[in-house]
Amino acid sequence: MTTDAQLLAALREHRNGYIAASEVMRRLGLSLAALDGRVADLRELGYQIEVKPHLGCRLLSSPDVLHADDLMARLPANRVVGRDIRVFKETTSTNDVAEKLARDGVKQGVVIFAESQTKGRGRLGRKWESPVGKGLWFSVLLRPQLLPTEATQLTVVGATALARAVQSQTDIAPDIKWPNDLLIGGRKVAGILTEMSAEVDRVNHVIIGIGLDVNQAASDFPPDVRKLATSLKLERGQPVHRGDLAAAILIELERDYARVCRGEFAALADEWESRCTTIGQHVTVLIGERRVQGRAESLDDSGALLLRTEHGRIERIIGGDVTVEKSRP
Ligand code: BT5
Repeated sequence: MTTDAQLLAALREHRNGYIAASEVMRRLGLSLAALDGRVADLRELGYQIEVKPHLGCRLLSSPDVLHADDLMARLPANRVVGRDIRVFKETTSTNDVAEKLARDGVKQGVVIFAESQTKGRGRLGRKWESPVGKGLWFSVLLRPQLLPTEATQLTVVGATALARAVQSQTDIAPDIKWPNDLLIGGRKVAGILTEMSAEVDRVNHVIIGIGLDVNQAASDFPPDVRKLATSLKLERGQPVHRGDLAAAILIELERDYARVCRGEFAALADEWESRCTTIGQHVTVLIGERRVQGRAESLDDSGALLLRTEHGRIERIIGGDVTVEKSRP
């Protein structure tokens, strides 16, 4: 951990009170002048840190910018997800940056955030709007011991962890729409783009790309997206601190990824199903040119959607665009 990360971690441990400057200096191995320097640098970045002669230091507030050290300081020590975090002011697509790192042999767990993306993308090359500083646009590189056919489990990891973190930070429980959307009141608040490199019987790596609309006003969305999208701020009526939210999401991702790695996908799928509005509905799934209709029954062991068609057959669906048919019983 860097010195800034250690300092922020120490200040956060004493969130409701002061930590003595002497204790910080001892823990971090800093002189008083060096501590003053670190505090000044963090203040430059927008952290409000109070220093009182006889009481010590206290963190009053953190800026709404993403700061890699600060995020890492909030995560547990032996984590996989967020073992390394990199924040870019601007990238093309965080999935592309993660893909490059994957090809360079970087270990799993690295997380790439960008304050904005110039080529943020959804599935099938669709555009993902990623305005500066308004949302969380990030990608997680994983190297799971899964078969390529089981990689859909990681989209389930992403959606469940994201829904749980949003709920804990905002008290809003988003609905999951299979396979990769989070909705609030029927409007899309997040999307997940899972990309994989694999051989026939082995996954090389998976990149989970997450886009979460946090602090946009309606006017921040282009008109075509505004009709179907929302942000946490719009739903809650007040802004949400992106750093707090990002840390909460990474902690939940760690938890659900560990469940999958331990072979406990069934328990995760149960939670996913309880949050998913697609299950039990009559739906139409568009897979390229192909259209399949039926009742969404459940997830199978690999994370695919099981659809019972009108002829009573079960179809296993691993991707596509789902529309819920409102008029069906
Ligand atoms: C998705 O695709 O929902 C996956 C989005 C993944 C974005 C993340 S951001 C970090 C990482 N880096 C990337 O480049 N991508 C990932 P899909 O289901 O195909 O939905 C795309 C559709 O959502 C678009 O065609 C628009 O209609 C709509 N859309 C675009 N931007 C949006 C936004 N900010 N919020 C809500 N909806 C949006």
